[in-house]
This record gives sequence, structure tokens and C-alpha cells, in this order.
Amino acid sequence: MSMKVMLATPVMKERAADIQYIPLGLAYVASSLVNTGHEVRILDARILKPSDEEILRAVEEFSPAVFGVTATTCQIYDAAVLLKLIKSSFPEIKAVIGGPHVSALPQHTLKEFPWIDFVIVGEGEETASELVSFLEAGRNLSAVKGICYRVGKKTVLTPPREFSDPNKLPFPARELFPLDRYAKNAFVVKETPMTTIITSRGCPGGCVFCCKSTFGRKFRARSVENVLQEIELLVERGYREIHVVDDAFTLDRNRAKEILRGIISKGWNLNFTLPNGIRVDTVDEEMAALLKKAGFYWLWFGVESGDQGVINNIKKGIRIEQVRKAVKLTKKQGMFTGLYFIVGLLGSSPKTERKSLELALELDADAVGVSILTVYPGSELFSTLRKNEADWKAFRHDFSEHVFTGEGFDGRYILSEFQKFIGGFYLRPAYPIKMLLRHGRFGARFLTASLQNLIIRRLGLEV
Ligand code: B12
Ligand code: SF4
Repeated sequence: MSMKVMLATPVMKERAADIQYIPLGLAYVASSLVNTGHEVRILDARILKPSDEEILRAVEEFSPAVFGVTATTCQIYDAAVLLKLIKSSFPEIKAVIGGPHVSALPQHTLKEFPWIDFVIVGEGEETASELVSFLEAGRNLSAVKGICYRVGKKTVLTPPREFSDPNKLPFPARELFPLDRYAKNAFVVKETPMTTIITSRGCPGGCVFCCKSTFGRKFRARSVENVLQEIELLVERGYREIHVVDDAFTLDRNRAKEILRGIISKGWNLNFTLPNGIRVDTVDEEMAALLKKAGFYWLWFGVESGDQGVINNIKKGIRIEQVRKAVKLTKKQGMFTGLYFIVGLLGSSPKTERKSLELALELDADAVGVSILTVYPGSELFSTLRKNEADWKAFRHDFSEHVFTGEGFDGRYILSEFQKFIGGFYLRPAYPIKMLLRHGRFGARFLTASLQNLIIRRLGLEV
């Protein structure tokens, strides 16, 4: 027996920082559903940008029994609107939503969006497959772990599902996605086709701003063999570049080094990046050399602040000295080195923000990624501030404003510090020359695109 399931991303109205990656979460859920015998069709509306009429036509044509959408906090409102559109035309279709935002706020989501039938809490592979099979068989849903749904006027939250063993999950069903449409705007790509891979789930780190609602704090790593098998499959399918999107790829240094040695010995000659920011305390001389040799050309580090006191406040558990060492090692290997910072963190002030910029300049980083502190559901900070009733409709993610201005956060101060940081780093006269000398054609591409994406947009000017 088989059910038809359509999985979708929402069309995003916001000018979000979106690298147009394949939605890996949906690709994992899709492969598990297919493995359990269900028929899956993908509607990646974030990429295809269909009109409402086109969406309804696609749904009518496939006629799914279940329509599932993924959502981060930035996407929640658009995702809910998409499900409303589906439900208003096809009330019999079950409307399902998953992802980090709703995993943190399952009951709130059902209350806020009464047309949504089911929230998937946490990892979705097994839960979605079980839910669909139970729906098909008409069985009592209270036995499905990790879902939230309504019985009459009440919401029921079933017990949490145990975390998955990532070695047992089927590889993501990338083939169901419109593969030629990805990475079109991705200025951080050397070669296409490019895709993402996730080699571990979870991070034991305690950073207070980090959302833990899907993968939790336990580090669960795929075996070296399992990871190399997937990369081999990607090579066979013609991929030339892979972005590794783990929370903490280098946390288990020995495992990471074994993966890197495996990639090197296979001689695939691929390009790799680590776009999420790895921990500075996990990079040693050998790691940096192996990363370079394996084809990694761009590394980001999560630094967050140039002030040790602020770093301590956010429970990052790193020292500025470790930042200096890690950056020195990666730059020595000639890798493009990016540093992530957050403006407006706990205990920050114009003085500490200046220290962040000074650190980036002192280390002569190739790029900085600066965010304004946003208190995301699923983070420790969110639970502390208890912002459960936040107005998602007002949520914007174009860096022109931030959303949660609880105690201690002054919106105007944060925005001006943010602009000073971006301007102070990217608008240096020597910066373009350095990029061209150091990174040649890639440097030139990065410059052109970042001028548009980072500076113009993030300074709040219209392009
Ligand atoms: C790669 C990545 C990006 C990429 C690409 C995102 C994309 N659209 O694919 C880029 C760089 C663009 C990006 C940008 C941002 N990101 Co980001 N990103 C990630 C990262 C590291 C991996 C995402 C991923 O592929 N995960 C792997 C898949 C397997 O997991 P998943 O998507 O959660 O899906 C699983 C479950 O959630 C569930 N599920 C999800 N959807 C659905 C739907 C259905 C129907 C079902 C049944 C199940 C289901 O099942 C899946 C399989 O288990 C995550 C961290 C993380 N560990 O997930 C952060 C994360 C998603 N990002 C986050 C944030 C904050 C951002 C930014 C706001 C950062 C910034 N300041 O600019 C922007 C906003 C982008 C946006 N459009 O929403 C937060 C979101 C927190 C929140 N509450 O929403 C996360 C969780 C990081 C964190 N730990 O705080 N990001
Ligand atoms: S920000 Fe990075 S290091 Fe900190 S808890 Fe999240 S994934 Fe771990």
C-alpha cells in the first residue's frame, strides 16, 4: 500500500540570506518515505517561485493525501500561508509541517495556524514514514512518537522520538529535486553541480543563541565508510563541489581526519567548503593541512565576538587565543577564511563590537559574516526570555531590523553597530586588492557578489 506525499518549501517573501542549497531535510524525509513504499513528489517553491495558481495546479495533478512543508523561523509565516492555500482548496489533504521552528514550538504552531493538521517534532525521517503509514491504515496516532496534532479542541503532543542513528538513514533523495536550479545565486561556489552533505548530527556546545530543537546536543556521527560511500555516489552523479553542513564536522578530530584522508586517497579532486562555522578549538596543524589537501577551499569559524567576556556570556567555550591560532593555520594553507560574528550579544556594547571588528582586521580574515542577535525558538536564550508569543508575521530577515528586543537589547544601537562592522570590514580601500591577489578569480567573484549581497543589502539600501 502506498500514500502520495508532496513535500515542499515555501516561497520566501523576505530577502533572506539564502544560498539556494537543496533542502536536505526534505530530501532525507523523502528517501525514508520512498523506502517505506510511499510515492513522493517535491515542490521546492523557494527555488521555483511558482504562483498560487501553479502551486494548486501541481497539487491537483499529483493529488497527494499529505502535503508537508519545512520551515525555519524565517520561513514559518510563508510556510503557514502555503499550507493555508492548500487546505482552502483541498481540505481533505493532511497539512504537515516540520523543521527547527515548529519542533521548538509544536503546540504554539497548531494554536497559531489552525489549518495545520500535524507538526513533526525533531528529526522527521522515521516520524513522517510512521505517521503516513498510520494515516493510511487509520490507526490510533497516539502511538506515533514525535508528533503534535489535534483531538477535538485539544492538542496532543506525543512522547519525543529517540534520536536517529545517522548510519542507518538512507541517503537523501536528491534525485527528486530540480537539481539544475540550485546554487544559481551562490557566489560561494567554485564549480557546479554543487550539493550539500551532512556527516554528523548534533553538537554538545552550549552557545545560548543556537537552536537545538531538531538534532539536540548529542553528537551523532556517521561512520567514515558511510560518508565516503555517499560522496562516491555524488561523484558518480557528476557533482564537482560539496558543502559540508554539519553542526560540528571537526568535533571528533580523528573521525574528521579519517574522512579527509579517505577523500584524499580516492583522488576525486572535488571542491569542498564548511559554510556553517566550525569551532576554532578543533583545528590543529594536521587538520588544516588535511582539509586543504582534500579540496576544502573555504572555511568559516564561529567566533561571535572579539571580546572574551561576551564569548563567556554566550557559553561559547572558546578563547580568543584559539581563534588567532585556528585562523593562522587555515590562512597558512591558503584557504579562504571567513569569520562569523553576532552583533548585540549579551553584555555587548559599542566597545565590544569594535573589538570584534578589530579582531577580524588583525587576523586579516578574507570575509566576515555578521548577524544581528535574533532569539530563535529552540535556543537557550529563547527559553530564558520566554518569547513564545512572538509575532512571526513581523519577522523580517533582510538584516534591516531585528525582531526580539527584550531587556538589554536596544534595536537602534544594534543596527548602527552592525552597519559599522560591515562597512569597517568591507569598505576598506585595500580589501579588493587583497582578495584579488590572494584568491584570483574566486576572489573577484566573491568581491562582486558580496558587494551586492553583503554590503548593499545589509546596509539596508535598495539594489
Ligand atoms: C545549511 C544551513 C543553512 C543554509 C541553507 C539553509 C537551507 N535553506 O537549506 C544557509 C547558509 C542558507 C542558512 C541560512 C540561515 N540559517 Co541555517 N542552517 C543550516 C544548517 C546548518 C543545516 C540545515 C540542514 O540541511 N540540516 C539537515 C537536515 C537533515 O535537517 P532539517 O532541515 O532540520 O530537517 C530535519 C527535521 O527538521 C525534519 N524536517 C524538517 N522539515 C520537515 C518537513 C516535513 C514535512 C517533515 C515531515 C520533517 C521535516 O526532518 C528532517 C530530517 O530529520 C542548520 C543547522 C542544522 N543542524 O540543521 C542551520 C539552521 C537551520 N539555520 C538557522 C538560521 C538561524 C539561519 C539564518 C537565519 C542565519 C542567518 N543569520 O542568516 C539563515 C536563514 C535562512 C532561511 N532561509 O531560513 C537555524 C534555524 C533556527 C530556527 N529556529 O529557525 C539553524 C537550526 C541553526 C541553529 N542551530 O541555530 N542555513
Ligand atoms: S553555535 Fe556551533 S558550536 Fe555553538 S552549540 Fe551551535 S553548533 Fe555547537
